[in-house]
Amino acid sequence: MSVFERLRVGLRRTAEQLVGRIDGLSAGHSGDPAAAAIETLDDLEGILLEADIGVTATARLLEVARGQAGHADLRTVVKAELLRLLEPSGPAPLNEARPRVVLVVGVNGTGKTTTVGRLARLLTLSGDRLVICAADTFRAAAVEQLEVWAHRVDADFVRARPGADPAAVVFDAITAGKARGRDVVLVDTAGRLHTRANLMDELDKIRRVAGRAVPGAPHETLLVLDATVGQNGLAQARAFLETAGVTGIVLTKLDGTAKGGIAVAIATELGVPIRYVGVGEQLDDLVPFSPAEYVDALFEPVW
Ligand SMILES: Nc1nc2c(ncn2[C@@H]2O[C@H](COP(=O)(O)OP(=O)(O)O)[C@@H](O)[C@H]2O)c(=O)[nH]1
Ligand SMILES: [Mg+2]
Repeated sequence: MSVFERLRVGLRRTAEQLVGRIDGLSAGHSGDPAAAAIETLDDLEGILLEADIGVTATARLLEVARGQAGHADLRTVVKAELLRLLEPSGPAPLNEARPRVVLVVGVNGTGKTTTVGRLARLLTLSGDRLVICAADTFRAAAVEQLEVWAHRVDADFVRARPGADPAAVVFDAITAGKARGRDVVLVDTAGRLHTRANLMDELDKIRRVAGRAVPGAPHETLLVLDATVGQNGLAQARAFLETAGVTGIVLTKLDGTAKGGIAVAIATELGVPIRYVGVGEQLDDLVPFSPAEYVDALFEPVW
């Protein structure tokens, strides 16, 4: 399957709920055209909110749809505006730092470790030489899984001993990356709740130590959000944005929800770019985010 195919299959349920229902709109309305138009907009509002695209984007789309009524079909109008709303997202701009340090953060179970493994594969395919750092000292099984993935892509692997200071492990990994001339140091961190001050302090320490090991590090901090938790993810994200220096979002498990519109809410309400999306259980189910592909996948679904 191509990357776009993966995205289409992963977004299937959202496409059904969102575009499938928009296509069905106005079919049931008859009589006075003005009244039918208002009914259609009311229905559209419900559909958009249920797909979790958020209040900001919903208001914007309704405004545009109202202005265009009668001139273009709703599908075309919504598609164009969604694309515009998602525009700021996409892959990170090229960073010349060597090694480039990428931190992966978020709450437990969102898909951090999986993301590190998949990202390692993507970066390796594009020619980067990696160090993978397991700074999660709590989950032994996950560390072993990550080590298997690291070997598979021929990356160096630096792990924390149980009870070790995660910041010290990150420092070791970056030092190793510098010594061996690696391109990227990819750091998997322990799951943390934004409400737990000690864990957020630990993350802060990791960031400071990284910056001491190589100037400007961490160069990217990816917050992993689980798409299936919907609007709760936004509250989570806001807390991390304030304290963790997040530069990009990885939105996982889009395949597990009909509320994949959350990508639009993230883009419009958080002001942080979505860099990658997770669309399945396989190792190659992490896809660099492209607004155009995301919108096309929604509007040209596989049924
Ligand atoms: N369906 C699906 N499952 C995913 C995706 N990303 C991660 N997962 C699953 O989510 C679970 C938790 O992932 P893990 O990486 O251990 O989360 P962590 O606690 O944040 O490190 C695992 O069972 C993963 O297979 C995705 O894009 N789609
Ligand atoms: Mg993990």
